[in-house]
Amino acid sequence: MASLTFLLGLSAAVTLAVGQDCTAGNAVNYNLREVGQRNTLDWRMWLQRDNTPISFWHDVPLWPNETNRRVVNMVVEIPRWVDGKIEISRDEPLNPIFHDSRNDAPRYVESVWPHKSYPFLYGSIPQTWESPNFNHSFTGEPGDNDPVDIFDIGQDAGYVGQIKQAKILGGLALNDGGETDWKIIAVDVNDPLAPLVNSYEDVETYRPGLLKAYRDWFTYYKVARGDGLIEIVEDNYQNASFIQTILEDSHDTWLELIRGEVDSNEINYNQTTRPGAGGSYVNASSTVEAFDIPRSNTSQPAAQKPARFEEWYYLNWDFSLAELPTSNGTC
Ligand SMILES: *[C@@H]1O[C@H](CO)[C@@H](O)[C@H](O)[C@H]1NC(C)=O
Ligand SMILES: *[C@@H]1O[C@H](CO)[C@@H](O)[C@H](O)[C@H]1NC(C)=O
Ligand SMILES: *[C@@H]1O[C@H](CO)[C@@H](O)[C@H](O)[C@H]1NC(C)=O
Ligand SMILES: *[C@@H]1O[C@H](CO)[C@@H](O)[C@H](O)[C@H]1NC(C)=O
Ligand SMILES: *[C@@H]1O[C@H](CO)[C@@H](O)[C@H](O)[C@H]1NC(C)=O
Ligand SMILES: CC(=O)N[C@H]1CO[C@H](CO)[C@@H](O)[C@@H]1O
Repeated sequence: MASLTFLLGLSAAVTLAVGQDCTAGNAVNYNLREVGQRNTLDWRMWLQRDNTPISFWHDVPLWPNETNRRVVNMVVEIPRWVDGKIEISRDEPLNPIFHDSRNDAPRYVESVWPHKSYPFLYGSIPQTWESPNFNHSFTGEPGDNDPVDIFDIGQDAGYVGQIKQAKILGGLALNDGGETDWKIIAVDVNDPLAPLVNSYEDVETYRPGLLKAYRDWFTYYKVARGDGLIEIVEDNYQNASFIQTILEDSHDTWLELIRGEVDSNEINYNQTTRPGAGGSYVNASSTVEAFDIPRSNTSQPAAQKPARFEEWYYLNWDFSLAELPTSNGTC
């Protein structure tokens, strides 16, 4: 897909029309720089502000408008119905988006019936950090060393590298193999559902069954590759006001990271927006030279996805992987 230029200010007009102050009002000129072939490990995508590479993680504000903390910026890593595990790179300068690997090959999620691929837009919340340096008070487990994850339940299919504004409705606290990994449920502020819902409980009225279907998806999405179920702490969604405090705490933790005050766990925290934050600041006008970023877009057609990721995988009632018995019968 070609890179896109878009204005955050566009959504301001729409949301103000329904009586909400969801945006900062200032138009930000974001676009993308993409090199290589999608579905390969060499492919990279950088976010640009005014045509200059910046960091998806450290340079996009967490809140479009700090006075309304129910609306956050979301970086779309995996658009709806995409199955490549595409995410922000932790350890590369300016944290470009890349295709994560498993056994030295591009990683995909298996489609578990009745879902196809990722059944929502999936991404992360900039300027947050699930630090592995301490046990999270809600889960008792250390963080997974990534920004906080978020999924948008709206109609927009999205695209990789999109920056959108989403209203937070709640969240699931996953304990994934001993790591805290919050999944925040949200809806794009421009979706027709957004003005109708203020917390996850409201979703049940307009989208019956959605909450359970998505909670189950996070519980079993790694089963088809041979892993166990993922525990959801307290087994249900947490409310939007609690999630707001979780995000505020994770933002404070992130501030300690970019100020160089704590063990960074190999995260590259070079950023272009806060000159006061210790050694992590880089003047945006010098990022291409400083980090030897490719000078132009050179994207190529996507590589073929392995055939087994075109198949359905089925689960038993207990969420174990269903296998057909061998049969001598005839058709
Ligand atoms: C931010 O939100 C507040 C409260 O909703 C509103 O009064 C203010 O105008 C907004 N700021 C901008 C820049 O849109
Ligand atoms: C986290 O909790 C475990 C026990 O569950 C404990 O062994 C470990 O020391 C704690 N880590 C920190 C950094 O407090
Ligand atoms: C929201 O969740 C927190 C944490 O579980 C809880 O303490 C609080 O009472 C809840 N608030 C509402 C309004 O339900
Ligand atoms: C960044 O570099 C440009 C070009 O050298 C310079 O004009 C600008 O003042 C610098 N910005 C800061 C904040 O230092
Ligand atoms: C990449 O392409 C997008 C639009 O397709 C454009 O806005 C951007 O400036 C290009 N970047 C470079 C470095 O050429
Ligand atoms: C804090 C941080 O991530 N610093 C990095 C900024 O970029 C330079 C140049 O690539 C690295 O050497 C630093 O480690």
